[in-house]
Amino acid sequence: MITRVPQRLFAKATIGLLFAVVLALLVACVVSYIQDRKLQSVSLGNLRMATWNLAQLGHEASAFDRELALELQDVGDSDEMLLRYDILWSRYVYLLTSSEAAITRDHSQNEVRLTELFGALQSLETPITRLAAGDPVDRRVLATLWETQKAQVQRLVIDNFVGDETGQLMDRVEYSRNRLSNLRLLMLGAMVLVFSYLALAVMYTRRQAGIDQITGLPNHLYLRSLKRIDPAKAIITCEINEFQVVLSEYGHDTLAELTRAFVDRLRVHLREGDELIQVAQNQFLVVATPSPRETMTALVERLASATSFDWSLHDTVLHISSTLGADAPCQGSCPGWQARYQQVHRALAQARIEGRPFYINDAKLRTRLKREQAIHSALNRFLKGQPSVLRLSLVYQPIVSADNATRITGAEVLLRCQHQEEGVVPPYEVVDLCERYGLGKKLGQWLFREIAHETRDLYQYMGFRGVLSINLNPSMLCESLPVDVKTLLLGQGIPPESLCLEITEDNAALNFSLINRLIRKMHDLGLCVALDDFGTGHSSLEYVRELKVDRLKIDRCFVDGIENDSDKERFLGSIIAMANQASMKSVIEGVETGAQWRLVGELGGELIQGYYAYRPMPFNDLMALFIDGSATFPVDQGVAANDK
Ligand code: G
Ligand code: MN
Repeated sequence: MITRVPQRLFAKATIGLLFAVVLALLVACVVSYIQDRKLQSVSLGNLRMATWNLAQLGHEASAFDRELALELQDVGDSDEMLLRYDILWSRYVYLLTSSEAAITRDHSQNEVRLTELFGALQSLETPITRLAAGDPVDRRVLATLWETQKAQVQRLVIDNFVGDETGQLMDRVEYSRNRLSNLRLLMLGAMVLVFSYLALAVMYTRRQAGIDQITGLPNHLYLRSLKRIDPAKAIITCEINEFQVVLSEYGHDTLAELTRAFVDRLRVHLREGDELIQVAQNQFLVVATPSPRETMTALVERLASATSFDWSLHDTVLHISSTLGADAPCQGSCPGWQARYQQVHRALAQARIEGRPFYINDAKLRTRLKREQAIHSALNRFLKGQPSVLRLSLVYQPIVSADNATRITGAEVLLRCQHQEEGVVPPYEVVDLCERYGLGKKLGQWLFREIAHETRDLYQYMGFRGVLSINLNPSMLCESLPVDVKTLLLGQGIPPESLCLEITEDNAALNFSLINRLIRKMHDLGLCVALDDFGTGHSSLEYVRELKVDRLKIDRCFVDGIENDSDKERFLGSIIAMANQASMKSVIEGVETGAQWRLVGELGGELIQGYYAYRPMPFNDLMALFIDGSATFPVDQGVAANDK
């Protein structure tokens, strides 16, 4: 009902009606304007002038009338009477001939009436002259004739003042004035109507913007407008797992149906005062007060099972499921709504990482989040070159020749991280954090700079030609990699043939064609490329063959325990043989014991990286090995066999 009213209010018909009202008023305004213009062309000044001349005529007729009356009673002054008669005469002449009186003549029937009256006055000339001279005259006839004339003059004056024409004109002016004031009132009303309608429309659209069009639920705009959420409420986020599948397989309309069905199932589980918000097309937020008889886990489980259902679709049945992240009501100090919202999503991410249907934010997750935030902000400061409680450094693990553990061919550069409060942070965590928070490229550039900074002198002045293997994190695998390599490594004096870039199988799988293009560019620059952690990724052998890498770094899981497992030994042997066949150099990782060393040598492994030979060490220790001669290194001038 509530939604239907605005629907009607903003229906096309209502808008049309409103438009028609405004249009009608506009038309009325135009008509009124045209009519008023006509009225304006009538000059009120002219009208006054016309009546003024006639008023004078009336005045002079009265003066003559007074003198004639005295004369008829024989008590008058005949000269005075004749004078008044002449004045009246000349007034007629003036009215009928002068140009100033043209206005008077033009007005209405005045000219005709004046001519007649003048004629009548002229016909009185003889009796009047006789009366003045004292000759006998029919005084009754004269008086009657004059009375008629006088009455007609009066009529003429009255007609001109308040007669038809002027009366109509006045009526028209009055009508126009009334119409204008009514129109003004109507316009005012229409304006109030239109503005109220606009205000309603704005309110309606703002409210509509905060509502999802498919489910009718408050949406992310509504969520953003929320200032706080009662700490006593649980916050649960819920995602449809099959969203993408349904969208890609069945299209938008079916997806809308699914979303509605999903929402209906969630709604059933809401109690009075609980809220359901649609955060994204496939994500919902439940803000609920858990019942005192139910644990948080029970509530989330209930929602999870409600949203796990078989959905009949055309002639098939699709199993729909959801993943939930939850934050229990706060006890004691509450971190604030925004922080809780973030925690809910952290919990959701954790559920996904662990492959569980839900995860409820707990102390473990909170600690992890706090630790991550601490490391992230310190990393950010460190990479910006600001003072930081975190320090990144490099260690080098020599890669040796399989036939001599002290014949060092190069080293893998490994990242180390030390945080003042959190202690040692493992490199995979640093890389993962940088990737998640968009610091991956910065980390890569720092890595290149630091490698060049530490090893430049060794290459430039000491003739060292060992190959440095550098791990690339996913963000570095982009079009700008060649530029970074050129400016930050080659440009600093590191020879290209002494550089090998390591890519993991999974990272390569992210964008196969891009990686292949990058490998080609690295080859053009003279660098070597290695496939790291070979055998642990998700890619097929066929796919590995397609990648034109120079080295295969065989993961240490293939070495672990080979001395006690002949199957494992044969398996490693075939991987090495495969690498040889494909003209790739194999680097066997994780060789920890003498027994493993011997076996790997027998299996035809060429290069070995493992604790048995050397552990990762700071650059100064590697330098010491080089200087004190306890190991051999490839050097310039062909002193030792070049690794490549
Ligand atoms: O995946 P990648 O090859 O980049 O990993 C090298 C990691 O393996 C380094 O962290 C290094 O410390 C570790 N490592 C190197 N040699 C050995 C070894 O012999 N045994 C074990 N357990 N780890 C090793
Ligand atoms: Mn590596």
